[in-house]
Amino acid sequence: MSKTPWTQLWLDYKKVNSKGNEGYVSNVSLEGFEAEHPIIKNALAELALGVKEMLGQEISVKTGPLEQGLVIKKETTSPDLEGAYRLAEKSGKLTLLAGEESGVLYGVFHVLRIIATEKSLQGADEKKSPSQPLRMMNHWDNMDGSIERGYSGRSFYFRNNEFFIDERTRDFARFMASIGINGIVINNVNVKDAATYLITERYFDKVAELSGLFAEYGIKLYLSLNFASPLELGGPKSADPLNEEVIAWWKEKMAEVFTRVPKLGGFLVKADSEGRPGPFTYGRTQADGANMLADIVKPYGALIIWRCFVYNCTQDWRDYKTDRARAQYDNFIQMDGDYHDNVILQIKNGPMDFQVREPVAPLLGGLKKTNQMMEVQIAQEYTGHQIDVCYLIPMFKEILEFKTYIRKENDTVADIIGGGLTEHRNLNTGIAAVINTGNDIYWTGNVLAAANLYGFGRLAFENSLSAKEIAEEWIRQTLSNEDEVVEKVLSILLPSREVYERYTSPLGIGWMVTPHVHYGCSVDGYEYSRWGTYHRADHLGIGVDRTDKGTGYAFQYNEPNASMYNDIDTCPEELLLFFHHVPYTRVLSTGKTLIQHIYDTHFQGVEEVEAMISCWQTLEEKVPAEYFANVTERFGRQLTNAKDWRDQVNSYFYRKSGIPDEKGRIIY
Ligand code: GCV
Repeated sequence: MSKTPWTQLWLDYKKVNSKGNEGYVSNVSLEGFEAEHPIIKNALAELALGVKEMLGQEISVKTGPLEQGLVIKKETTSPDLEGAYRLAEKSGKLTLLAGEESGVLYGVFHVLRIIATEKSLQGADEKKSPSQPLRMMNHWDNMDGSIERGYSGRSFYFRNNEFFIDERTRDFARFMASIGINGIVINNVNVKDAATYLITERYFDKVAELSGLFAEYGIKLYLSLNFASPLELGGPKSADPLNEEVIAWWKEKMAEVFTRVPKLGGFLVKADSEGRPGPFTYGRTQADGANMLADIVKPYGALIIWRCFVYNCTQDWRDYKTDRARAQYDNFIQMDGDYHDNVILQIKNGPMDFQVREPVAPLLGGLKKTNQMMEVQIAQEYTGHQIDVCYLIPMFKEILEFKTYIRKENDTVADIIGGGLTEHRNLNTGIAAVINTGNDIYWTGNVLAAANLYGFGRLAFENSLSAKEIAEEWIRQTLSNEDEVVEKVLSILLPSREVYERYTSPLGIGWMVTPHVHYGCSVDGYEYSRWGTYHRADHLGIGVDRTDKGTGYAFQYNEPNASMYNDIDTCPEELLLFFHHVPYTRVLSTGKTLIQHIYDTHFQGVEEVEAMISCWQTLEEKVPAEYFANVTERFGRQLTNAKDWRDQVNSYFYRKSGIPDEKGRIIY
């Protein structure tokens, strides 16, 4: 099926019904852009490839005016963000206007998307400007080829501590450009062993080669950085950010790095987290650490993206005062305004760790004077390992639309990370996803998991797209343009996050997963460990009291969110157990008791997986055979997983509470 030993994902360019589009893409003319510019060259090559494969037609590129066809024209007056473009059709002429080359590239991919999804270019009149200035992918790839939380094979960048750059890497860059990604961190935030040497002579040539390849697709390459590099690379015996010798060492190091890799975008840093060294080790603040590096890389136009995932990971379960959910806010709020302008704080979307349901991290909406990026995870660490289907875009939409009340209006998470908090739009803001790719032939393990890869980029570029529109685009480009396929796959993808939630952890409690692996159920797996991830279930009830009578976490939010979460009667039910310790007998809005809700949702979740499987089975002749087989195999494992969760959770809470299921179903 595939033209390469790996699939072409949504750039498969299947034959389509042309819908009269062929006339718009036979002649192409450039006005104000150089055909030889690497990005323009790639844009035209992509257009030629897509048009040939989908419409069976060659394109011819000319200079000078055109009566009919596609005019790609430089817009000189536009104050728009980098990457913005306009597409307008009039009397058979399609005009693509952009301020710079990346806008042309995105515009060309948009034209191809319109053709691939069998829409008409006639009457096109669209203006697109990226919602988030920085749209990044974070790989957690290790240089030995393994991937932390990777569920799709091994790294396609690294093998045995060496780089591997080939046609597959180029295809990956094409995929990322096609969805508007403009930054990629290639290595794991836990920087150890060989990865520490990425900023040394050992790897400069390869990092430069890869950053050059990415640049041809409008993408900047970033590296995760080991804060303890001075110690580990033969520098001073300290990494204290205020130590003169340490500062001098970094200055020299960065001068070398940017001379050898001038296109590098900057660094992502995980410091003082889960055993990684950082400024706290030396009694310094996070701002001391971030600013020291930022000042040094500033002359090179680079960024320091500083992760806020800093918490005490040695908690005792008897300690009811420490609350991991509080940590990001407590550790970062005091220094709001102290971070230099090329520092960006990268904040996980929730206060814990990428659970299927968490409230929005209150640091987003807390910080007023600091550049912020939000980090989400499309690698399905806690949402089914790309075995179980879990389309995450509806969740990301909810988060982006969350009103933080940081000010009267334009106060959503999307506003904050879109750079809207300052008088002039702040371009050092954005969104990053921990990516779900690897070297398997489908890129994402489960074919359906690529909807998250595609969807993240599309949503970051265009926040106003709905989760359904994005899924539909992906289905049409990847699986089929047949309406029946589109409808059925939508009916699988759109509710899949709620289905996963129903058969796993209820009402925002999260966790209850097999420790370390994070797939499969183990209700008490993390209950007595040091990670601060407790459900606090006893014979009377379950949930963590994060109200003013408990850990006080609810008051990290602005009003009226704080009071809403603090009061059990106004707390959104789907987050009830995140904020409150609740008796099993409490009656919920459905009229059911909490315990009955737990039983019912777990039975329902399994039934819904069975229904998804039946639905998928009807598509056997309608989607590519390899894709059908891949998803069918994954569904088999998902069903086993769902049943296991149902039985473990229901039996556990039946034994704890002693209250039987009122419907008398089997509980083991
Ligand atoms: C990269 C969680 C994951 C870790 C990950 C960490 C992080 O704890 O389980 O694998 O480490 O988050 O985001 O830094």
